[in-house]
Amino acid sequence: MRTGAMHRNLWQQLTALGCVALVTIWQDVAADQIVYSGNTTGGPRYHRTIQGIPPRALAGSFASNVRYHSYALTVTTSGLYDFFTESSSGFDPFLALYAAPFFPASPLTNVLAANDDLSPGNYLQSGFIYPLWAGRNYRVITAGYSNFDFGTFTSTITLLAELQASLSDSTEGRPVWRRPEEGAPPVTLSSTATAVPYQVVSFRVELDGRYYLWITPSGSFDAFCVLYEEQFAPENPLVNALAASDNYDSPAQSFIEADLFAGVQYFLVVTGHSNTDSGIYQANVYGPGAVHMNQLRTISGSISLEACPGRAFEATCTLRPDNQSADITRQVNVDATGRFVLQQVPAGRYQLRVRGASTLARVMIVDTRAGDVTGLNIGALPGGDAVADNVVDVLDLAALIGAFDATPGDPHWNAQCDFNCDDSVDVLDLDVLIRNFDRAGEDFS
Ligand SMILES: [Ca+2]
Ligand SMILES: [Ca+2]
Ligand SMILES: [Ca+2]
Ligand SMILES: [Ca+2]
Repeated sequence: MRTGAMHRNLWQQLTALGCVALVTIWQDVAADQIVYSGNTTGGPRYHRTIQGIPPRALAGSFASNVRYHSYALTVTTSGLYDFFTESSSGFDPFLALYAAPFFPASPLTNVLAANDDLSPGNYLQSGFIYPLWAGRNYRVITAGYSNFDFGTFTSTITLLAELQASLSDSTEGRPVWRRPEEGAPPVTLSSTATAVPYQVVSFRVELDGRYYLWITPSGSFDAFCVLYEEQFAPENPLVNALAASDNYDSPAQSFIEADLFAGVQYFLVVTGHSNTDSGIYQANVYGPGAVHMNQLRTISGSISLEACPGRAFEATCTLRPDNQSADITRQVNVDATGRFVLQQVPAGRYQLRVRGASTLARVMIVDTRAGDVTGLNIGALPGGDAVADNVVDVLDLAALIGAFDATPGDPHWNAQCDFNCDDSVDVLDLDVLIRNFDRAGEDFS
């Protein structure tokens, strides 16, 4: 990589100038791969942790005084890295990653990941996948399985994929669903996680390729994530699901690896392991090309029909984004109390245009960038627009005359002219039309 070459040149110049004599030599992963060898024989000792991402405890007394080798690492590319260590002398290695500094006397401090055996039965290889941030300092610790394991090894750190998108959000207080069980694809629904809060993120990729979705929850939140293509419907959790993941070596990380394609809409659903698991998380996507992520929000509030108070109805909601992307149009059921909910709206600033079947429209500004919008009072939609062109005029009057005196079932019945929703087109509807005559609805500016 060009930036790496520049960095090495700078390094050589600084070294020549004697500027770096007393600083720690952090090894930059400037290329896509770094390989180094080491030897723990005669190395310092520490009480190593158990394995895990991150490990949560110290190992037993058999590993309380293990020799180790420490390697200072920084990377110039934020990305997902594959760590692999192999014993070259037959000893049983143990690999750990720390955010610097590493305190040998306090081995659980700053520990990020640790692994003894990469695959069961092969004690000579240790490794894991872990995301690194450009410019941060890390320590790679190679130790032994026990106090009696030491020797030579070779380690390889490989950039699997660059960080393409990152966001933080929370599942707390969100709508609930019954999540699937783990699988790629998942094939069964959980029998216990039946009402877990969830949050949806939509995203697209610019290039076809292998992508990695990495979820890091905060605190004790045990996260679970599911990847969908084309469509996500919480009432049908197995439909269009590509993969579902609970843990990557510990409850603290949830991880999905999948081949994704440009032009396809994907949905990442972050939820909890159990009904009581909810909280803040960070979602990172790594891959070969740009990723465009969008949190999905809920807009809720109230609307009514001016001429039909207390009636449930279907409203047409059109969201026009400020960012020039395409309008989003949804049919939304409004209940008899006037309450409506618009689900899965990408975070953004919009003009929201709402109309009933034969009403004038209202337009309001809605901003979902910071979170859900609740309590949006759209008000009462004026009736009389039988010929739906957002103006009450002679065309609507002509339609009303054409349907006059009709009830449902009559050949000239036209529900569009029943402005007051009483299953009859009569003088009451004419009254609505006259009150709003010559009036135009609001529209996008
Ligand atoms: Ca091992
Ligand atoms: Ca989990
Ligand atoms: Ca009209
Ligand atoms: Ca009527």
